[in-house]
Amino acid sequence: MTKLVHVERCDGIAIVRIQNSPVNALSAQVRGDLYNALQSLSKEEAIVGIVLAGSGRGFSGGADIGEFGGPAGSFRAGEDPARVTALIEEIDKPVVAAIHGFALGGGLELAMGCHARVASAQARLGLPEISLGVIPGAGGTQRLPRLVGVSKALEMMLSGRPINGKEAALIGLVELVVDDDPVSSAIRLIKNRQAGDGVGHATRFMQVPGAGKDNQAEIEKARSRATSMGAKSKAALKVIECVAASVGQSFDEGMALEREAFSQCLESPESAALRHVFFAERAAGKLDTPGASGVGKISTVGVVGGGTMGRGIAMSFANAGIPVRLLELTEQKANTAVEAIRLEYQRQMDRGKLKAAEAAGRSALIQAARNEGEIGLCDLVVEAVFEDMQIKLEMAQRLGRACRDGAIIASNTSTLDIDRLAQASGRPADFVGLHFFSPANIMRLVEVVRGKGTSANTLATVVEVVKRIAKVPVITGVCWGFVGNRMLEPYLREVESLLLEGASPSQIDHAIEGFGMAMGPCRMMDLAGVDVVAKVVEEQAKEGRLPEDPLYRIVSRHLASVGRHGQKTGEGFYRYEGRVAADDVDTHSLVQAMAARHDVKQRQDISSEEIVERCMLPLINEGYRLLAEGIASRSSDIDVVWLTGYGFPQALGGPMYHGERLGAAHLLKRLSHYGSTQGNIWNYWTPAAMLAAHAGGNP
Ligand code: T1G
Repeated sequence: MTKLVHVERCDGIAIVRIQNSPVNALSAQVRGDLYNALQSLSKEEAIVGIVLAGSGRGFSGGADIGEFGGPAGSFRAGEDPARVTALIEEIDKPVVAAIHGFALGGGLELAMGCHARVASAQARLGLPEISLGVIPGAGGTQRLPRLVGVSKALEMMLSGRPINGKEAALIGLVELVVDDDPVSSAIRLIKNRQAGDGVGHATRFMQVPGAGKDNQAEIEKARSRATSMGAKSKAALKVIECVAASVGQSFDEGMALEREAFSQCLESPESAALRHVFFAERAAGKLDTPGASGVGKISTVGVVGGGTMGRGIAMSFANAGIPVRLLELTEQKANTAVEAIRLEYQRQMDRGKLKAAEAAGRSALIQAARNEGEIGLCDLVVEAVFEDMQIKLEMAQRLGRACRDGAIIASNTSTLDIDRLAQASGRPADFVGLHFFSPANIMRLVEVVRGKGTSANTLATVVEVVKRIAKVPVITGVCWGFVGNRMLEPYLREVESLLLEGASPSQIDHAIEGFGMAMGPCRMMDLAGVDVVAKVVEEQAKEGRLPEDPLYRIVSRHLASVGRHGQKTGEGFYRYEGRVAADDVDTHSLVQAMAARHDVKQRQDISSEEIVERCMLPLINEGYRLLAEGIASRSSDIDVVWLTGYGFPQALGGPMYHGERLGAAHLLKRLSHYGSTQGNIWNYWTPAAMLAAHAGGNP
């Protein structure tokens, strides 16, 4: 078997490099090869010091997350991660970690087990285990406090956020920060040691800075924060317990506690869900497209439309350093939009989210376009004009003529037919959907809608640039609503049926937020605008796509028709004092009157469980239909859409992952229950064929 650790010797110093592409994950084999290499070098007389380094992009991205899946023991099947650092501590020669790129999780723990650390200024050092629902399991909870103190250690492990080499040197996590190659600096450090300069010593023997002082307040504050961390709460509380032990107990006792806590977290359903999310997000942007002969370069972007979405989209590209030209109906309107963006950057600066130079730099990247000609020179043009098919068809036509050869034209439509727009542009190979989610400069999800004619290169190029602007691309096929909004429809249909049957907006939202959704559906519709939500339904009606169901979404359509447009008008499903929503007796009366008009029997016994089931089952069922139709190519893609675009709880891994955990037989049973009690209008409750097949049942 190829060794995943390479040793070279130079002037009595051994350089031990991890070679496990792509991120030098510390798999069981890497740990074994490391252990053997270090053990043998410790016995080589001629070797006076050892430098530990990574090959390729970084030092190490940590333990191999792919190994976590089996029973907890399997992760430790190979060389126990803590044994490698324990061996380093016993070696009586200096072992210095040379960190470039990144040292994360077990990678940083390995470096902390060395006698000293040298890091590149821009290297990222962190313990992100909490984002996987686990805790550092190779001594991190005991060594980090000893190096940087309780407060900084808690902040790093509970946030999971990495710091750079410069910051690491400031807090004592690394001994030396360099701008050149950390390996040569590490060699010099060892040679200096020979000349009498100490290199440092095993962390285990260090005292936690300030251990004597009362860390209790710090720990209690962290504990109260940990309880509201959702899927990460369990792991957060375990981190705090272990850090408390680093101050109050011996290193070995702390290590024993960490080991037990790590195994408990590893076996938790939350961790399994979070690991699913980790890999799902990375799979989502993968192209299964043969023939993409490379990726085009997007150096300038044109945005057409200076409304909320257009501004957010423009900011998304500027935030990644890509110049933007913004076109509106008139140059004056374009300047107004650009000024609004500048003010938004100013606000972010005032709130301390941006430095002045960053705010100015980003604003400077966004210019008003004087005419279509300027837009036509851009490499990618995104239209974000009013969500109306006729308006978008005309815009597609104009851009098809105005854009230079080879430029990509994208529509930000949230539901409309990309193939029709592509056809209207006259250049379907260059045409694609880029469905950003509002607020576009904040939300990470972009649905990349591949038209029938979209070329492989166009697809590869937009997926690359979506990743470059730090968003998550999910490739979908063309259907009404793509993946997210197609599944949102049955979800909202059930919400409005429940309202007619007597559930209040707050009862529904409370149940759905108790399930874990970031925001209840009624609150979400009020925020998005009930008129906007109703317009989507009216657009469907225009295209003859509404079910023959007289009750279909009548609540939002009626509220919109009487001007109750939600938060922006002070009343919608709720009444608003500013942003504070309160149940509104007028809504209740309006809905009651609708129910009476349509002979809908109202009930007072609607439970939270029923609300959650009736909203989630149709959503999962529609996901199975999307898979069967090939609109989504992976069930994990559907999870990513709902996790990053609609606030689905990470602890449940996404709607399809959650459905898998409930089990296909259970889903079938509950769908048929509601089919019999609710009436199966328009096959709302008919199980998707793929789901039925999963359960071995008949559709
Ligand atoms: N294990 C397995 N595979 C990993 C991995 C890991 N730790 N990190 C990345 N990959 C894969 C990833 O799935 C993708 O695969 C490819 O590498 C490139 O990743 C004992 C228990 C290192 C900053 O949480 O943050 O240590 O899709 O697209 O943008 O206490 O990867 O190509 O097939 O993200 O350049 C803790 C997770 C583990 C770090 C590089 N470590 N990784 O970013 O590439 S738990 C982490 C990252 C642990 C110890 C505990 C990033 C990166 P594919 P990528 P990137």
